[in-house]
Amino acid sequence: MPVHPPEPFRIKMVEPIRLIPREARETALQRAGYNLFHLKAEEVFIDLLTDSGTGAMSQAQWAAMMQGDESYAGARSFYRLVDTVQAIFGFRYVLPTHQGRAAENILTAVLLKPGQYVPSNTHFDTTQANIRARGGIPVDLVIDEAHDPQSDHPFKGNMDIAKLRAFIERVGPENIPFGMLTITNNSVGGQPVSMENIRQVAQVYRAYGIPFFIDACRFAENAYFIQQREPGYREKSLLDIAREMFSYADGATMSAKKDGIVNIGGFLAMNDEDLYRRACAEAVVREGFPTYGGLAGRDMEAIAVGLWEALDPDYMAYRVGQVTYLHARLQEEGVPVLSPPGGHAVYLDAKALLPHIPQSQFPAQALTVELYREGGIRGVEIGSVMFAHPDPETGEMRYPALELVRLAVPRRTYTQSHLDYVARVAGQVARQRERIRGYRIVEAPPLLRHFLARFEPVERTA
Ligand code: P61
Repeated sequence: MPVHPPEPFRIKMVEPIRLIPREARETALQRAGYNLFHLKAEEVFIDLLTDSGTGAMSQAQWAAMMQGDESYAGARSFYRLVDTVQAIFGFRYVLPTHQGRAAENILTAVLLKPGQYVPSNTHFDTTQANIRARGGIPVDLVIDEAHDPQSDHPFKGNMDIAKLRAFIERVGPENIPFGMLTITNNSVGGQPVSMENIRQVAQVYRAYGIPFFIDACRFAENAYFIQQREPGYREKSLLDIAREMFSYADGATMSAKKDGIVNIGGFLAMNDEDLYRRACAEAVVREGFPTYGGLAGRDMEAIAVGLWEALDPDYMAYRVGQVTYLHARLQEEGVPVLSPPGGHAVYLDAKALLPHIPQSQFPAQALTVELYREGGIRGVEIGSVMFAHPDPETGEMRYPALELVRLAVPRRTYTQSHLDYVARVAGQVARQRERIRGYRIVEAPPLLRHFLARFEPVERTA
């Protein structure tokens, strides 16, 4: 059993949280249509909905915010951010954006034409949506091991190089304006990508003249997995590993709400001057002047400090150690989980836990509801509510291979006793599994229905 690493910080500001009574949770669930996105945050005790923008900033970040230069053009805070991004990522040009998807929007606006393809290991849903919004086609080419919940491949987030090559040959490089790689690979469980894989992906893209952009949200966690698991990197610093990862790419999109450890912010970085000019023109229309993008000066200051803090070896050993600890405690409680754990979250295997609930009755949704009902914990469904869709030809429902509940761990926010509590509650839910019923959708919009859908429990499962 891995031990929980001692937090490499002490706490000097606290935010009260409260477990509201069981009857109040029941009322809240009914009001929310059994969709935890509709809860008030104050009705939640331990909120593991996302690790995006939910972390705690350090005293150094708060201090830096006081020095924000709010000049409309040429702010000192912008140059501080640029210096940091150049030092860590090595890219020449940096365009601040209000968050990750805004960087994706600018990139697709300047590079993508309708009908073109953008390959990646696995695109995150906002990247997919931005590509589709420009008439493009996102293509996922992750290795097969990623879809096996028990495969212990050390770099389950890797791109399948043979599939990538075959894909480019099939559609032609002229139909691929840029290629991507998501590190870590969030959609398959926060799984890392190896340095060797990054290098090979870069070689393939370069051989075909395709610009290579990394989705860098969790780059520091990815660097840590390379340090721990890839031969030859044990003695290298996270900074050196990060620099090497990005040295193979032409640019990056970044949501600083993850490994920037801030509550809002992001950027688009690149080496190509002409591309930067076009990106600036796009940013002026949609985000803001290129030296602030979508951010205040103080936000850029906080990111500039947070990016360095994410590369601190003590912080990162604690961060990934905490996720590993939660994973092990859940297993100890008899809760089936996706293995190995990724860098930012633990994924519960709802299909294995609730085999009596068919996918048409949303077992992962039922599990999110039960975690809240039992202990005020909020996770997020990543299963049939999110991904099931009718076959365009036959109209028959197509269900995803996995029914997961993601418990994302916000950075520097919860302590060991919070995680022990989460594991105990999940264990309690697992022991009462036969009592848990499925759900049916009462109303839902056609797109991204998981955010807005309303449910009701089914009386008896099939
Ligand atoms: C998350 F359910 N992630 O994991 P933005 N790339 C990657 C991400 O993980 C990511 C973005 C780009 C979120 C927040 C989230 O439907 C959802 O700063 C690998 O959020 O624009 C975000 O970065 C986008 C969760 C976003 C969702 C959209 O929880």
